Amino acid sequence: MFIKRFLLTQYGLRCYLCQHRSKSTVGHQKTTTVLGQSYEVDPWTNVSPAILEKIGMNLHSQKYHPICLIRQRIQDFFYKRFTKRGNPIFSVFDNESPVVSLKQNFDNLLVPENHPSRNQADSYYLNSAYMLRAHCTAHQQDFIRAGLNSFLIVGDVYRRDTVDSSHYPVFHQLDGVRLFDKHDLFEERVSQPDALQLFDDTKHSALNQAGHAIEATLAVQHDLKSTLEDMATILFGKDIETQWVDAYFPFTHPSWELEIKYQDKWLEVLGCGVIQQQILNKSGAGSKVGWAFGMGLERLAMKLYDIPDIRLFWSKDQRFLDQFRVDDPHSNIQFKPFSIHPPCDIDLSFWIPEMFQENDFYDLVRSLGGNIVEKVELIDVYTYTKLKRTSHCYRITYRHPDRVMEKVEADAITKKIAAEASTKLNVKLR
Ligand code: FA5
Ligand code: MG
Repeated sequence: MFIKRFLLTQYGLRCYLCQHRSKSTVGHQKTTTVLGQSYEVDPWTNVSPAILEKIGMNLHSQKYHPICLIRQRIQDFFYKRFTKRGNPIFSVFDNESPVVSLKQNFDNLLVPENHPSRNQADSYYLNSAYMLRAHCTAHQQDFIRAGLNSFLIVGDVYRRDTVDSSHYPVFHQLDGVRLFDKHDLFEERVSQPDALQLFDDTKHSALNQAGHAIEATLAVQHDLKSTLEDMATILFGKDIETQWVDAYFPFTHPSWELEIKYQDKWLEVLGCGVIQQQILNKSGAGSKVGWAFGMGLERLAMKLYDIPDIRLFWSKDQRFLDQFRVDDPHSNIQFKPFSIHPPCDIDLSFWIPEMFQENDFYDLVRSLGGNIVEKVELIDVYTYTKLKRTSHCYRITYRHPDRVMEKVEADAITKKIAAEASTKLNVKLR
């Protein structure tokens, strides 16, 4: 989300879900309560009840849950790799509230005012000051400011995104940060560390930030990439196929994404880079340089355990959960599918209004259909030039995890979706 959405059009402020049950009215003031804290509803509010229900579930801390198991494995890797005199040097934070200020999610990380990721169509806002974090990087500056050099942040993150087998509006990230002074960075790499510098007057280029000495950038980059490659090898074995792709994030430069082969396709699992020096300068760590990464735990767990669909992580079905009941998180587990029930596809076509965001529709489908919706795909766009009207046709794929999905049942949900789409999103059904 932080790199690819440059084509989104701006859209007006509005709140199409304001009237929902989870919002309460106190006097004249409408509020939303999250984890015991009330937030005033305003035109930026766009959290839906289906999303609010997920807050506090903390799959990353639920014993035996696959998200918790993989997080333990990754945590163990960092503890083992970075140990000084028998003590791990990485601290782990897994209990930060997912409600963050816009300052934490964006400003502290140098995300420009007009960056598309700030759009209401992409993130869940409680109001114009608070949101559900869209990435764990939202906490990075707070911990650096507190004086930490090496830490991991694990948590649930929330995004208005497409719905398919590898995208879900709530997922889990594990972020890592490591800062170095000159001694930390060069000591193990060269025989005369004192001859090298962290900073000099090198100009900005595709390969480094202005003011970072080339030897420092290269050493940070090497430490970062070798750490993440070794983690991939330890998780998946030495035959794992990986590739680095150049990327852009406002908070790192240079930046990369790591992709792994999954079901014969490249799957992006993490973003990373050299931390923008401006962030370290503002946080009292200006004499150091460092790296940061953020990875998607669901995608890594899908590869590790052979889980074919991201929705399964939310399953309460014992046939899913029991497969992960192991005391040793390093046990070898291959998920055995249990739902062989056929899907049921229903197409829905409508004329879209001038201000239409596909994510509003995906969100509405998710709110009304819940986990029974496997996929929503835009399968046809038709423009009637004479009347200057455009129509979208979406294919909604329903699949029940526990039983056959009857067509009448899918039709009934689609009817509700159609009705809400016409009243709340102003579409005209065809
Ligand atoms: C970020 O979120 C950056 N904060 C990562 C980062 C941290 C970069 C620190 C540099 C320094 P991105 O939007 O690409 O980047 O998401 C990171 C990972 O989250 C992805 O690689 C992917 O594994 C996972 N992810 C993203 N969207 C979804 C989704 N809808 N469902 C499941 N996983 C997702
Ligand atoms: Mg990405």
